[in-house]
Amino acid sequence: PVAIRREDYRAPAYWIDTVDLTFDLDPAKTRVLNRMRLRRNPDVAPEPLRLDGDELNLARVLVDGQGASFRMEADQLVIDNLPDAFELELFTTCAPAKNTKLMGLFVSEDTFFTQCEAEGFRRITYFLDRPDVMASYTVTIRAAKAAYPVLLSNGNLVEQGELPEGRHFAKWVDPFRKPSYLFALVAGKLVAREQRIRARNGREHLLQVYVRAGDLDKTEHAMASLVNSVAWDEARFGLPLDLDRFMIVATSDFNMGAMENKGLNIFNTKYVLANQATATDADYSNIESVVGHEYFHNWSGDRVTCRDWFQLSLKEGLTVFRDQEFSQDLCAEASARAVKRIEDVRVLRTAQFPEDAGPMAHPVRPDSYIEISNFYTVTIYEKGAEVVRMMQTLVGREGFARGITLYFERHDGHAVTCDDFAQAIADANPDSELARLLPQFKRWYGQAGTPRLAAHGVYDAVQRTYTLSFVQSCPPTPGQPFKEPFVIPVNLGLLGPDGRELPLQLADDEAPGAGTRTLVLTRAGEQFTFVNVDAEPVPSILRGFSAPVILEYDYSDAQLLALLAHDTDPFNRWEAAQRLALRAAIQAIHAPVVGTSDQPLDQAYLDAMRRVLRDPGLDAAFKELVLTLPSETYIAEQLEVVDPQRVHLVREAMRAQLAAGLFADWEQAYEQHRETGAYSPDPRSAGRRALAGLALSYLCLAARATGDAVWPGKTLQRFKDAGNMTDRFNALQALVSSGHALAAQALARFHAIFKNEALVIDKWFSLQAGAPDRGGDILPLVKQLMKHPDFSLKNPNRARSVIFSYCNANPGALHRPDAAGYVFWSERVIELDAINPQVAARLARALDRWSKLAEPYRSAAREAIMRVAAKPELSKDTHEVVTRALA
Ligand code: B3K
Ligand code: ZN
Repeated sequence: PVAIRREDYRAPAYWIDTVDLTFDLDPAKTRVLNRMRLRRNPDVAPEPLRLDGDELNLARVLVDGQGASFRMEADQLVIDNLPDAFELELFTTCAPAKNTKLMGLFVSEDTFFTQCEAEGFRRITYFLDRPDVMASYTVTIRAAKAAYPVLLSNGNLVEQGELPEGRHFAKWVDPFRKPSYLFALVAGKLVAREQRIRARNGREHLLQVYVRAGDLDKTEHAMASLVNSVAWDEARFGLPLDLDRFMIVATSDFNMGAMENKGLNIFNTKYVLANQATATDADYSNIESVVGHEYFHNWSGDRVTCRDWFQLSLKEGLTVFRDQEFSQDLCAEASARAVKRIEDVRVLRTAQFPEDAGPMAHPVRPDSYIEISNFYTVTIYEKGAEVVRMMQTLVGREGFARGITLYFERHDGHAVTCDDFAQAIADANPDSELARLLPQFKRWYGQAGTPRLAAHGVYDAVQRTYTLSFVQSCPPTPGQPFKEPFVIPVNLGLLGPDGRELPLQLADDEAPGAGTRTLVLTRAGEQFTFVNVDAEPVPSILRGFSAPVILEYDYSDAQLLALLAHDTDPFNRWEAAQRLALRAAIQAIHAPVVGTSDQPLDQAYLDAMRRVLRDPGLDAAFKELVLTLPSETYIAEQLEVVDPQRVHLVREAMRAQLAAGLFADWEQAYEQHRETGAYSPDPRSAGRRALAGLALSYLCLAARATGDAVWPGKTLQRFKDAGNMTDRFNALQALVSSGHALAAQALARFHAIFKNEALVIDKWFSLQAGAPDRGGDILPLVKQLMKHPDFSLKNPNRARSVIFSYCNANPGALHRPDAAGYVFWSERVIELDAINPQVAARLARALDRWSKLAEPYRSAAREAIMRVAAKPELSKDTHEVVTRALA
């Protein structure tokens, strides 16, 4: 496999103006007639036309109606001696029923779906399958009417009718030009929830959510989220819906979450279907985010798209930022917004920071790839969103909205670059720090790795000054041994000895400013001196996590406790508790021996947690976040050398301590929060359920240690009586994760109740495969689960629910001294690779951080990766991941 490099970008030699597709759908053999108008790109030296194709059978090639000579070069169809403008007609067939890769045209539960991003369109017809080639599409779909009553594609339905032999057709015209990756087709037995809305600007739209017949009662929340999305984009950014009809369709076989095809978004059922009996609060909140995300792509992605795939974060980073802001703006209370921010940062730090420190590290705008599907990463998405967020911090919320307006004015209808985006935001704010620092700021796009920011504060009681110094550095990443300093916006506050916020006045300020202030760091080292500071302050640095960096500050425990108790910034309050827990964990991990009876947490920490739990002024959702320990993955990231079993034991010991030490407080928290009234997924009631759920899991854990049967019994009762999936699942989880004997009974009952609800059965599998390991019991269980009649390797959701829950989300169970976890992993990667390379390559990344492992894990993990790498005929996807891991 060859690497594609960003610096090799060249404009296409031909443009495609119109595409007229006719599909004769048949699961075994679908016929595709493709009539296109092409013309030579006058800005490029003449060359043959090279069209991409993949697993197609080519039957006919006509140029201007005449048979033309062509040749095949690898997967490309090459035609020489073409006129400057011409019509090209191609006739191909493909086999959707055999398409287990789920890229291109495939069949899921007797319904046809497409997935074209990034390079799936070439599996439907030969094409210039690159995002800078934008064309107008007309699509005619023909199929058997009884089996495929609903026929959908992008844009507007202009004609439909009957055909001989029980077949029918529908013709769709997309009024917008688009790249091929946004093409979509759906055909099958589906029903729709419909809603008509009138936008702020007066235009009427039809919104539709298509699902299988039995699922209509689970579409209310997705529809509400879509209605909210349309209103929000118009209100916040002045971006209206540009189509008469906007459709969402759900499928249960999908490689990822959802896809923003113009006017016809295709979703994994996981991000559409919800009712209170089957979906948890987390599901509701994910649906809101993903529906928003795909809808927001209608502008940031579809109206303005990427010039090439290296610019992927242009649309993904921006759209994640937009969906994060959307969810925050939907929160009625400021505290709920803060909770959302903490959750987003937690994802960034547990998933993106390790990526940035591992073999797959790449810049937000990568320089090369072998398989682009491997670069739909947390770096492109979540770190990309942080880069956009920093721009907003540097130009202000109003200024950012102006920048967005300018961006769409300038680039509407075009395929552009990350540079174009940053330039528009800066140009709309010529006096901003962003405009002043733009070239340096753009290092965030080009340099990989998570910067470290070491801060140090010195108080001078005589001068009444407080000096904060910062030193930034960024570790080497593959291909990038040295880094230049980044522009780092640091939101800062200072707390006085009484915990009150101090006014902030730098030496050359005329008057003190209040509250938070943004310091903009640009050099490897710099200092800020605050004047008129009456007593030694506690610095609250990086409020709201204003930059994606690792902040190092040598806080004393007392200072962290002060921040936890008093900071006005909820993010840093939470962060203080995380730091305290992390510190305790690391100390215990470094102790000479680690045992189950360890007590890593000190009394001060437990007391502080008790105060948080009992504080009537704090939200339940926030308490739940504070009382949740850093994950094993996050703890491991802080260590040079990782013994995963030690990390697991220490964290389990900490959990046991929190359970026993705060027993009475958990009882009280549970009683106080267990009733949330009629089910509503709003943040406040979801927060109450989350805290009650956490309390229950600690109560069951404590019971396990003491042999008490009361709380497990109550938990089982709760499980049986629960009026919604969140409470039910939390109770089940409490029993399973405490390893209580009642868990088996509850699991069996859960399966019986929900045996016909695929998404709930996914939860059932995932909970078991992800449960805390006790003496190596999880791997045998996982193998057993794979033999369950409900298990299937071909369905990505199901494969993920068992295999990924074990390999990617259960480090204590995967990293076994006998290496059996790694052997299992390598076998599954190889097995999945033959079915679905994209899913396999995601799984392949589970051992990314192998080189940090202590022996014997390190060598055993490496050997497992080598076994995968040695397999002949590996997909490009998996090949790239394992080769990078071993490099
Ligand atoms: N743009 C799609 C992701 C496509 C992934 C292709 N392997 C979903 C999204 O980010 O909205
Ligand atoms: Zn996206």
